Amino acid sequence: MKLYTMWRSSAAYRVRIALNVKRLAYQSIPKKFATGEHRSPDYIVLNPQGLIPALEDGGAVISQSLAIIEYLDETHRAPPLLPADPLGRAMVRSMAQAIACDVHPLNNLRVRNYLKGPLNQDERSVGTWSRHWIGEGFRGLEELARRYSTDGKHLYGAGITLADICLVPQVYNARRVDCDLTGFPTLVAISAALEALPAFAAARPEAQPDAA
Ligand SMILES: N[C@@H](CCC(=O)N[C@@H](CS)C(=O)NCC(=O)O)C(=O)O
Repeated sequence: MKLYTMWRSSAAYRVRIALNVKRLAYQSIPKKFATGEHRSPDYIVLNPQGLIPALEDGGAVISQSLAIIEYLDETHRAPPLLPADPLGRAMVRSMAQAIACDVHPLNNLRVRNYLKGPLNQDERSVGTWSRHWIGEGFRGLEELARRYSTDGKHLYGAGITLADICLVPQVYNARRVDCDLTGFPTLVAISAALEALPAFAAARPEAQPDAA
């Protein structure tokens, strides 16, 4: 398998964690955002959205981190990243999507660049924007974590799920933009426990070969 990645991409960070949790070997193909490699014609052929990550497996290219992770989960069952029961799966997907659909898209590079460029916002305002939307998303997630974590080390139950795989990169992003996390002690504790696991540690941005 080949993973088109970028060390600081939190969507790619999610996929790297999933690959590591499943103990799957893969070839890392980094794309530099600074030089627009993710918008180059050869990459657009692979992923017409021009976004990172994409996973190539057996000649097929899959984009969208959640779709990639569910594909990996269905093709390599152990350990499962979703609970066995429908309600559990719905709850985990709900938490994962609270991050991946409601928080992350508002804060990624092209949105920030649009705020800075066409909308003429300065760095300070863009930082305020990012912290605002992360805080909004984390407020609801903190409450869900209190309700559904049974060990204080995972968002749902007591095992690694898709939701945990989304949480750690989002906490990394939050720290990058100096988001105040004191109001989210459950999320911070869960993220710390997960970050210490080898599969998560090996996926962290600074451990990637293309880390600047
Ligand atoms: N929903 C997509 C998001 C993909 C995405 O936005 N990736 C970012 C990096 S985290 C990207 O490629 N940004 C490049 C840009 O904004 O130009 C997923 O989960 O894969």
